[in-house]
Amino acid sequence: MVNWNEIDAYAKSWVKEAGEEIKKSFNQTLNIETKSNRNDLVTNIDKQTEQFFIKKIKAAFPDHNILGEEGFGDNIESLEGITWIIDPIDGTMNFIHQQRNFAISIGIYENGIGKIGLIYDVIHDELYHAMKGKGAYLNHRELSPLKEVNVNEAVISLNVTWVIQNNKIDPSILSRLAHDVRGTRSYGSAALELASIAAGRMDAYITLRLSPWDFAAGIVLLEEVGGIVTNLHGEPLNLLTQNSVLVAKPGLHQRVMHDYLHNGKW
Ligand code: 2AM
Ligand code: CA
Repeated sequence: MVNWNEIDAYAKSWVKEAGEEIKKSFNQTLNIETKSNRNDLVTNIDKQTEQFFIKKIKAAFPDHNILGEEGFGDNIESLEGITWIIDPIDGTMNFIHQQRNFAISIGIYENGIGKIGLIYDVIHDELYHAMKGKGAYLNHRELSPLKEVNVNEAVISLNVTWVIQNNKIDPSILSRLAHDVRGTRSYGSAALELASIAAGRMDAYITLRLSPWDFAAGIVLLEEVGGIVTNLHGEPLNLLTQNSVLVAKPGLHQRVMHDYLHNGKW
């Protein structure tokens, strides 16, 4: 029998410990490199933090697999067994430019099913956490089931990238939605955007390009409060590839899918 409470307790203590180390790093000069393009950034702290988790996990749970953004984990081709999906710093650009608005994101899956989700907003000391079937929490407060909201009263998370010329979607599709909603926001950390929806502070999040470590934890949280999670074609997310993502409160997801995305056939 897998002891999920033990895994959860370890994961939470490591996340807090990593958060302390990240805060200490603010006194140091960062070593910043670019990855896929000039705005896709990684620092020595992203790498050190991922390596910290890998060392801890491998020592405590040698048979668990690890998929980490910075590539220090395993070469994952399937989600068989127990897999930790880790983004050591989600929102690296914010980490570098603002020293805030970033998070540690860890999703723990068993045979492809999300069991534990942890998103730690280090600077605000806010730990969003969920275990499948046990509810979602922000620190010690249980999060309430999400309520339905209309498009014209919705505040949605949408980066301007997707309403200007880009290579993923005709900008007129989402600019029509941006026009109709009450407001748009963009935090620059997918994990924190998903956590904000789980906490009821935001109503939807739409993006055309996320990697599994950006959403693995968030979708565990969202499932506990009734958030609807699909790609922009209405299909389930794939945890081994990049995805488009449409996460929304119930009702709003259906409206956006039907009225703006032509039921996924845009
Ligand atoms: P990161 O900071 O861990 O790289 C910013 O818009 C959000 O999208 C962040 O969560 C960021 O994660 C993620 N992101 C940035 N560039 C990305 C890319 N090329 N592919 C997938 N996700 C990306
Ligand atoms: Ca990252």
